[in-house]
Amino acid sequence: MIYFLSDAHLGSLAIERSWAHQKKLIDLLEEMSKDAVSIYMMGDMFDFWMEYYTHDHGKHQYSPFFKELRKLNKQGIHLHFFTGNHDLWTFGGIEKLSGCQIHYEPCNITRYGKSLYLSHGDGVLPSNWQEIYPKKIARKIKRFMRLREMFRSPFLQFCFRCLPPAWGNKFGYNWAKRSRLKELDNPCPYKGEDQEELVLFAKEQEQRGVHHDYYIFGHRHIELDLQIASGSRVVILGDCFKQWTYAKLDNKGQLTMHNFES
Ligand SMILES: [Mn+2]
Repeated sequence: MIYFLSDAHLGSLAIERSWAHQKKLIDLLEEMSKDAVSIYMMGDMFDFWMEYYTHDHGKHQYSPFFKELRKLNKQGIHLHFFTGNHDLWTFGGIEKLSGCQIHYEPCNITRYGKSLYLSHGDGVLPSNWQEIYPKKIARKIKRFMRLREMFRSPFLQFCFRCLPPAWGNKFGYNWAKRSRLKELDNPCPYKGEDQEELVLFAKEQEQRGVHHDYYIFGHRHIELDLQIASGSRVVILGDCFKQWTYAKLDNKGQLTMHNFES
């Protein structure tokens, strides 16, 4: 079995009972480990992750999570960690602490005869997005893309990594909390087949003749399993703090969505 999960947002100041949250995530990984060959964590596992040039005591809170990952790794389970838009600032630290293979970019894999396209989903857009969205939404997307570009600037990353971790974390966790609260206040439900960026992206790929059986994304915090015209399925994983949803690919190549209740 291959498992896919995303968006745990560990450490979020907007999630109450952070220990219980982390514990439940560990329970879920433990459950998966019973028959997992690989586990794909599809981004934003942390609400804010930054690796500074000096020691960051704030990371100790994640020791149980990393301990679990090392354990699974030792059992021979292949662990994959995609960076999201909240935890892209890893420069070898997560790999070292967990034994995960880190993916900074989307990737294609073939497993059990099926072709899969995997991406966290931030910044994934159809090429004609400027034409299809009304001005107001297009402006919002543009702002997000500019911010995304900034987050990826090596110079700005260097500057942030020089900060004392306590300062950087205070800023980072509060920034992330604001975006979580904004989402709670103003949730953005599934926009429909003709508006949802990730669905439009998949459709465009298929029209161009790039075929994948499954497109798997996180990021949106909605659960979606949609078959599009080409027969491909677009799967958005939900999250691991409220909905506790994940996907499972069995050895016949069948992909199913599940809900974890511990
Ligand atoms: Mn995200």
